[in-house]
Amino acid sequence: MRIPIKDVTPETERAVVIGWINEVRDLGGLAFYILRDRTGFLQVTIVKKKAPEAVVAAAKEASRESVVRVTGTIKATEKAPGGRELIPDTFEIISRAESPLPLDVSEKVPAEIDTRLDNRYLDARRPRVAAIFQIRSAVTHAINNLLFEEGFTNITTSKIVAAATEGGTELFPLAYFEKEAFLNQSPQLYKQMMMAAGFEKVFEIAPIFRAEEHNTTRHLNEATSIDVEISFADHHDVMDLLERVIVRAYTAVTETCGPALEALEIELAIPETPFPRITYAEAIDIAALSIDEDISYGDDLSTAAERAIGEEMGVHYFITDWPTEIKPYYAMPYEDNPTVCKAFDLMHPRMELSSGAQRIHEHDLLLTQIAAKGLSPEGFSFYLQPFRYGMPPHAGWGLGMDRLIMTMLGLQNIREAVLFPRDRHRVTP
Ligand code: ATP
Ligand code: AMO
Repeated sequence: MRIPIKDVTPETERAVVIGWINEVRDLGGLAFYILRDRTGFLQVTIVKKKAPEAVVAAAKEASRESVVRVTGTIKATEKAPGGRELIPDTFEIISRAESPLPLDVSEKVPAEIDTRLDNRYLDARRPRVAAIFQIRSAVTHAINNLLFEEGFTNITTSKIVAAATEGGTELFPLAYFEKEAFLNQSPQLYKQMMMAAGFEKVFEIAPIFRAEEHNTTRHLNEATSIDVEISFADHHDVMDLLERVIVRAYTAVTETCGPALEALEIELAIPETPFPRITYAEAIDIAALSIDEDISYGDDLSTAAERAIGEEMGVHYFITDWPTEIKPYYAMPYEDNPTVCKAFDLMHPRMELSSGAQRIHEHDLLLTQIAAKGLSPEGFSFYLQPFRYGMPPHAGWGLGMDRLIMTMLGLQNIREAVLFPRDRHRVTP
């Protein structure tokens, strides 16, 4: 029976292992083959005069990154990784890799991100890359667990829609028989409609599509969004939930992803809660003092402004109480000052991670806000109708999974957090 490489110890007597050939060192009379599976590395040592002829012949044919099955005895040795080596009595090539390889898996030759993404299946053989996706998987698992523990219902909403969610722009049009259709930018309208359905607490982790033409290290055209919506809650309630989600994600990674963090050489600190909550007005003041741009109340926060405020704050923080004018139509204005709304962003010092708000639940006010944004209410009729037949007060947020992983692991490019990213120039693989 095949055993995982990590289970081969200096005390193991015999082993059958299957893996990829990570590295070959042929010293003439002696050859070393470093095998790799998803659990670790194992040195196979072939003394050509002593090894069976068939082993020597097969090993000679085996190129780097071929899949091989090797059986033999295990010897303890200080000189090999993990303090043991395998002395083979059989060596079988299961699937031979052609050479040259499109990408050097052993990382001796550095590769550009585009070459890596073009050959993602090879790139992901690297332990450091695989570690990112093990951590991403653990984060998904942890967030699912937390939300189920807190009584949420997981929903799946359509990604094919007839109109924009967040405004009129940034939509990918779709050929949908004789109708006009688009890829959805956000499950916003659907999660709100499920509040009208009485589901009370819903979440969805799914792709969102944004046809933004820019090409940055923190934007994708297809991103993964963690979306929640809660009835009978205000913006502060859902900010509290967002803190629990972030802390649970970091905690799960520190508790369950030790080897992956080691591969990435990361010591993860769990963010302390509560996260500071500063108002938009305070954020503008900080930015105005720190950057050379003209910036005043009512402006969107530029990338430079976000960075300057992030540097000042140094930890995760919320920006609350945004001008109603620069937040989406569904954000609830304060009763005593409707120019300010109950919207917030969750910020990591490097970038925005999440946006959310208490929502408008009154039909007429929502209609007014849609018109005030210059949007046409006709496109929203399916969304507006539920507000006429018993819509509870509610709040929610959308958290970018890719940015969460990117900031958690200090990745320089959001594409590193996504297996097969979609950007301005990339639709394959
Ligand atoms: P919104 O919800 O307003 O569309 P967002 O959730 O997409 O914003 P980000 O994309 O993180 O948020 O944008 C945050 C800020 O980054 C924006 O306010 C803008 O100043 C800046 N930004 C957005 N797009 C680009 C870009 N293509 N290049 C440089 N900076 C950008
Ligand atoms: P927003 O548009 O701010 O809010 O998106 C929420 C979060 O999703 C992530 N995100 C992206 N990540 C990578 N590339 C992109 N192009 C991209 N666009 C968005 C970000 C962002 O903070 N409906 C609201 C949420 C709500 O109020 O519930 C919304 O979509 O991390």
